[in-house]
Amino acid sequence: MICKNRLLAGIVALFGYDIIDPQPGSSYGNGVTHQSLKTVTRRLKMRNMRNITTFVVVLLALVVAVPAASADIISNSATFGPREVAFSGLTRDLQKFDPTLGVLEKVTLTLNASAYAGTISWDNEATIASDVDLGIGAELTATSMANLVVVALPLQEGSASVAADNDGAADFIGTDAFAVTGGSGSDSDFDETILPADLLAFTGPGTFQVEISSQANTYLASNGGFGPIDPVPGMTDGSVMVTYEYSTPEPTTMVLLAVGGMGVLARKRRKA
Ligand SMILES: [Ca+2]
Ligand SMILES: [Ca+2]
Repeated sequence: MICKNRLLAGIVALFGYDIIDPQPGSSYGNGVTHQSLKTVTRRLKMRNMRNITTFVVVLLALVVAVPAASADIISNSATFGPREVAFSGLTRDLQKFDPTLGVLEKVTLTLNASAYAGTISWDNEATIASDVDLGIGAELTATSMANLVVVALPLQEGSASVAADNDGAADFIGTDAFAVTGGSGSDSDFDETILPADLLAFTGPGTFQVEISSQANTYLASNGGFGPIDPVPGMTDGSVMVTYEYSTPEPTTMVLLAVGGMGVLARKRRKA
């Protein structure tokens, strides 16, 4: 009997569960009466309620402490051109990140560029017919602080099958020649940084400078033919864009914060 009652008291102490009263008013031995066991049970239950409240508050605090996974994005861009290829020293100013929006996590610099109005000709000097792919355009480079460098290669492109050399001359005319004129091409490139020092440099009021340059770019591929090219670079235009990824407290986090706050208040009221 003593063993059984001790076991019951142990269960109450461990879990705070209500237990079936075997015999109201009877002694549980070891100084624990039916009445006192009920009191112990009630106290333990209250303590457990407090523990659960504390657990929930701590859990909510942990949830709130976890950085928000949201990655809001804001960007600023500037256009350039049309300009004749080649050029250098062209600059554009872009906005720095406004720190009142949140915490900056990543900076991305993007260059979009087009090329058009150029021509490129090729004349086959080989004794075999050949397919040829030709391109004319620009290699554009944009650089900013934090060593962000982007290179775009817009090309006007074309393909043709040409005859074997049939005139013994690199005159860029005839069935052994091909030229790309008209049309346009575009290309883009991006570079990014998450280094703390870089993020700091991009944060604040004002602007930062992007420097843009271009040089002529050509492309030639053939399957057996060979011969000279006659490239005439055309025009280029495009845009540079900076993108800021940043975090802000999410609405759900704000709700959890409020719920956590209510939990703390409720606990204080119970204590009072
Ligand atoms: Ca020829
Ligand atoms: Ca020719």
